[in-house]
Amino acid sequence: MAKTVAVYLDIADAIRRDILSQDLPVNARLPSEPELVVKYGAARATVRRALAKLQEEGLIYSRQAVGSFVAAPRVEQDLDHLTSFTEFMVYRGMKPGSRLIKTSTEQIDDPDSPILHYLGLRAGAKVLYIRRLRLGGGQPLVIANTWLPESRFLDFWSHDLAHQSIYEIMAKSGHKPTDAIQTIESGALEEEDAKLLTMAPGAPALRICRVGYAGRLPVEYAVDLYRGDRTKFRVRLGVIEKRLSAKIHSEQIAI
Ligand code: 16G
Repeated sequence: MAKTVAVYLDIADAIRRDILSQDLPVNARLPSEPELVVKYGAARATVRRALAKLQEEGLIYSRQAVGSFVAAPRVEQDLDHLTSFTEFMVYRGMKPGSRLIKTSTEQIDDPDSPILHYLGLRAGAKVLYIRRLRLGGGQPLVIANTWLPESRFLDFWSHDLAHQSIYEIMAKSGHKPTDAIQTIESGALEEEDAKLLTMAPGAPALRICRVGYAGRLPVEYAVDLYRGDRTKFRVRLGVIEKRLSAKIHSEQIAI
């Protein structure tokens, strides 16, 4: 029994090494199960167990009746710091990109609108809406929906949104977020979003809602959809940091 356990781990280790050294590049097809059986002189069940382990680790994915393939590495994002998508991509050594999908100025009259609530605005206020597909290294990673209070960013539309960072534009108006509260939840991609992210409808995604504050002022509400298969968040746990101003009312930050 102990021998079987070691054999499947050995096979997984060998394939993992090939993936990490990029002898097997992203999207490469792994040898078939019968080929692996011959290669490692192991039982088919043992080979399957090794493949299942690699799949669990997110290193490979399988296509029914076709085989197993090397998965693209997940993009790990540190949640300890407030960064823009652009800064985060540069930090990861990936080229950031944007495809502008929609922009509009909207007047919100519904007093119960969550956007008004999060941005601390009254009914009738105008907001700027920007919908972008964010790319990392040319690959679609995130659909970003952003709402900003128009009154704080009067010349916002004069900027080239396909090539500029929104946080940089906000900084020019003196209202770049310095703090943010965000929630993360899982979800399944609807057809339109799935198409943009080149995923199948219903594929997993991470939905992140963020309220960004410049000092005490709410200046950004964002709803981002991250590809579930490419994203990993890392959080450092420690003593609670009281970074948010105590003056931000708890109701405002309960997003
Ligand atoms: C990140 C933020 C988003 C912000 C964007 C600005 C998260 C979950 N979201 O995607 O709220 O609007 O960065 O990016 O981190 P940009 O400055 O590159 O346009």
